[in-house]
Amino acid sequence: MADLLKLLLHVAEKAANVARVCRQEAPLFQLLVQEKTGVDKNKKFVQDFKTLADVVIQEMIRHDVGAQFPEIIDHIQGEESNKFENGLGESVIVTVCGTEKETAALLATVLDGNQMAATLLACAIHQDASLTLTDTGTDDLHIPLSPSDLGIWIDPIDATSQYIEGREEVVEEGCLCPSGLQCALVLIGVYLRTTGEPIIGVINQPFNHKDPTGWKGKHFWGVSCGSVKACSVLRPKERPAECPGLSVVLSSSEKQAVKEALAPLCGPDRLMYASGAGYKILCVILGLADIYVLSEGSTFKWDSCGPHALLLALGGGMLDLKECLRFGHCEGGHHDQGELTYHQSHSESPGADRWANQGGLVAYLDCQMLHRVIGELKGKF
Ligand code: 2IP
Ligand code: CA
Ligand code: CA
Repeated sequence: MADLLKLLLHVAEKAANVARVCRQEAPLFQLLVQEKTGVDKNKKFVQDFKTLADVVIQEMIRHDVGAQFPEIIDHIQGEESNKFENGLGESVIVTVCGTEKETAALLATVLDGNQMAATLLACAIHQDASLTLTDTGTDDLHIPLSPSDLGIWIDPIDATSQYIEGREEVVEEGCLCPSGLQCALVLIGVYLRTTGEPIIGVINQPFNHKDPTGWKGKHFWGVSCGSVKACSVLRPKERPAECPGLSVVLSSSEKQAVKEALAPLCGPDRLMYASGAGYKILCVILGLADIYVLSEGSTFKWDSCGPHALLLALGGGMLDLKECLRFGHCEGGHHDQGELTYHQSHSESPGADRWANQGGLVAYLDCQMLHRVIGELKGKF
């Protein structure tokens, strides 16, 4: 199944190209934003937007993966619906067509006849990503699974609000980026249909840094399948004993009680805030923060599946916070329950909430640190 990982890296790179193209021209971008309503909306936000980039990316990934792995097509799910309304109030189903020309013609109907925008987008969708993504470092990998064992979760753009706002932040090396374009990520996760365990994760950060020719991206991947563990990121070094403080990353909208409970555990300036659920997990993967805690059910399976596979590949994990607080964990260095899974919905909940990580979550690489954070949070909220 190393072929699937390679394909996902390529399709995530194409997704990043689509995300960059859609942002390049401000007037074009205005055309692409649409508000989500009703059950599709994330209750956390007063307004929840989707962009044509989100919808196009999700459909493109479904199309490309389905073409090479037809056994998976009915098990590819994502955040977005493929319905988009144009300026005339007409609903258009966005799909990837057989040729670039046909896709451009379809997109032009969503873009109120704007041929230039449609052509640019169709070009990014039908592009061969191997032109921009050469070395993935996955050649020697053997993943002992068959496509019919697998399901896929896609978040075509996580931190859409940051993507739409488009602030260009300058970050110091080794520091996390609290907000801005860097927090927007393409997230793809593959899980086992039987157990719901995440086994392959791909994260593409379309706006990693800017050089004189424009924004450049970065990709990350991980595999955790039985004894096969591999990751494009090295496990961060152990913290020296003289720096005992933990670093924790939270959403700025996290409960006050959680912030107050964790502050004494963290060294000065080490209780940090950042946008994007995916980006906060990436911060843990990269060692920019030790732990990410979220006390609410405001993330979904598509937010966590891909990054979760990278945490597992590095010996960490992601647990349901509520279960963790209720049952304890990490006895003898291993958590015993509460690892998030991806195959079962909460059928009683409406809309997107069916797939919410309802108990909140905690992401970690080091079990000792997880233990300290859970100990501190018990009974506090
Ligand atoms: C959002 C996005 C938000 C996050 C929220 C996710 O996904 O990652 O940034 O909130 O939980 O569902 P916060 O930044 O406060 O952690 P999307 O942008 O895809 O809707
Ligand atoms: Ca998301
Ligand atoms: Ca999204």
